[in-house]
Amino acid sequence: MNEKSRPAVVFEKLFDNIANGYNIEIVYKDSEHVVYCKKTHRVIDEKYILSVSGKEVKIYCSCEKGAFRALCDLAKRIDENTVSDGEYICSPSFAVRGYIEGFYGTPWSHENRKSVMELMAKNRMNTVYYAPKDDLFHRDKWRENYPEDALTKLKELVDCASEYYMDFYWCIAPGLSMKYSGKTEFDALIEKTKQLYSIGITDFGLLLDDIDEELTFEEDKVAFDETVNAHIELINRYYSVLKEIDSSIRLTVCPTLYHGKGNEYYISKLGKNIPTLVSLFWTGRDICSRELTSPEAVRFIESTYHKPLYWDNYPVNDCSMYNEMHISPIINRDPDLYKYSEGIISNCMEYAECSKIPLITVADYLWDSENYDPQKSWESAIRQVVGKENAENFIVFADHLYTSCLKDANSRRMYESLDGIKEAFKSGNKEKAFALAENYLGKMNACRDYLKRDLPICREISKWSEKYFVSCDILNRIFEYIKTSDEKLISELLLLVEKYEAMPARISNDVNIREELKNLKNIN
Ligand code: LTM
Repeated sequence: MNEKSRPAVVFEKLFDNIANGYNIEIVYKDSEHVVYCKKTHRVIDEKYILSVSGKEVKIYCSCEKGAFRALCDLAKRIDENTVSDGEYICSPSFAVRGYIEGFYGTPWSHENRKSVMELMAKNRMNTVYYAPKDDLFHRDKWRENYPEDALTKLKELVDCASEYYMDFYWCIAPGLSMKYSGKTEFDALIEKTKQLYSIGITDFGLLLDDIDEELTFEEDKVAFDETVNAHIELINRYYSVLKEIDSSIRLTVCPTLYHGKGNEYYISKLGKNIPTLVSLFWTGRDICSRELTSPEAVRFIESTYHKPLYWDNYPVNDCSMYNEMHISPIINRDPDLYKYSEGIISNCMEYAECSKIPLITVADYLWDSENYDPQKSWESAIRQVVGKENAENFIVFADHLYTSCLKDANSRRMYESLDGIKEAFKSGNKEKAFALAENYLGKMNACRDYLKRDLPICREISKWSEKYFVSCDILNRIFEYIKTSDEKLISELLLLVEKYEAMPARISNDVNIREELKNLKNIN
């Protein structure tokens, strides 16, 4: 039995946990009913059939990977109290479902990495890409081998991924300094790759994003004339040496032009001149794309002969987005996109705990894109990350964190409440208005109490919650003023508004507090 086919400890633990309350039988078969997915026309090892009758559960699948996905599904149904009798035939919409640590900023800690991986596996993702821009040995010092301690940690991640039946891609980004025509350069790339292969990595990424679009070395200009030719040669050579090392090795490439229409010169030429088995990352029409659509994917396929593997720049919030906190659910990815793409790999925020929330919604979309319900998925994600008992409190705040490339409406829940209060005032029902106001303020204050707790997610999000606390103070005073007409509150309010406006974190968006303050007297 080789390393990768050994029964996972995690699997056994999961099985034992569920089996405390249920009698589970796993039946391994490889007949059409169990391995063929009619919707995607693919034979897969992740399909399973859950047959539930009371506490008796039968799982039909072709291998342990399928059984693991089924157990995760069952565990979630049990947790959400949605287990009911019946036969559920389950298979994923997208073949590749994962995330990438591919942002600029402080790389995740080892513990964060393991904890995100565990949660995403439980939500049936199957792929992890390791590519933190600020891991020196990934980019700046790409030629140098990892020191022993870092290598040991990477090996732990590789083992962890295999326990969760996830594919682990380690990526290298040599393009900042590589002389493509230099013989020793290519040798260094292979030596480094072999170090990672020695700890069990067989999936690699060659990332050529965010580098000079033009060749910088004179020798390269002479040898290749254009950047695209240098990249084609590098990819083909690298792929062929990887295959010599081990024919099971897989490769993904991130091109230098990684967004746009998909039919530009560089990407069309690159795609057509590298093997179709090499996966090609693409971020869509923009670096951070509001939408990913099927017609655009089809254009990409026609011009590159590759299905795009989306590097989806959501929820990442690095560079110019650093004042935004991307915690809202993924939206605007076409429901039938799985037909025209290999899959989606979501780029994360440096805030690992916070990333978990949008990532779970990505996992839900990727598993069943045609029935994906962003709000339902988001609420379930929040329950998973902060716990059922804190979810309602957390949502009151998370409602204000919708500022992102997805351009979804912000602070929807708050506006609904405020509109109700205003309506009651307008119709002269002051009593109802005050009751509604008390109710919303109560929720807001309970939310503030939760956010002040010393928990990982609360610490990560403090830049945004600090500003939220000021907005809570503002709202509390506004309602106090409405009740008491105490003019002293107005000067306090103006100071708070100044403080709020000076804070760089982006929460909510178009709330014009000053305008609202002007209207106050009219309400009263
Ligand atoms: O998107 C790609 C392919 N590369 C980089 C990412 O590393 C970065 O995190 C995102 C978001 O700023 N933009 C990029 O260009």
